[in-house]
Amino acid sequence: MDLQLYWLMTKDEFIKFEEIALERTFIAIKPDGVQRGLVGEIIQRFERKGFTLVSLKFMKVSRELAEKHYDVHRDRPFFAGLVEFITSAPIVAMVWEGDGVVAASRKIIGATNPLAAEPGTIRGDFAINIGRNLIHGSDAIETAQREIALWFTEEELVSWQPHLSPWLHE
Ligand code: D4T
Repeated sequence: MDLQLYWLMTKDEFIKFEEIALERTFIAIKPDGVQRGLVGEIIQRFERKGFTLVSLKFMKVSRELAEKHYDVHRDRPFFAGLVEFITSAPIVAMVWEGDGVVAASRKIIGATNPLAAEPGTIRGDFAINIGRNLIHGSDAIETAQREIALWFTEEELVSWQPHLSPWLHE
């Protein structure tokens, strides 16, 4: 979007532009990421890339929420262990925003199995086991929409214009 046009938009027009253009994803730092003191390191990777934080909360996950979140894996042999683990200790739930944020976050995170994850990715740099892979990121835009609605209320999602925008976008 043309920079001048961006600054000339009214608030209503900006909200409309935001609805059309801005992609969001759900990211969760799992209990192992919190326990290992990697919260700051992980958040920094999304900040430094240029994505915008839309919401963040530190919380214990209920069994009901965990089962809904991992519903697609309900019939997989690792489902019970997944639910057990994610409910075992606090996590950090977040929403990040920006062009292409869903796919880019998956790259920042790295492959599901940390031993196959490239160095430079979060899992590639800090993890060695699939059941302790530190972080979750939505795998598609539709999944992100479903997960954000599951984990956050509308009021918890903060729309704002970072002052850095003109230095991140043409
Ligand atoms: P998440 O959903 O946590 O971002 O991970 P991925 O998208 O990379 O991988 P996934 O949905 O296939 O798996 C969800 C979650 O289950 C754990 N898992 C997975 C496991 O413990 N054993 C397994 O064999 C698989 C495939 C790890 C991530």
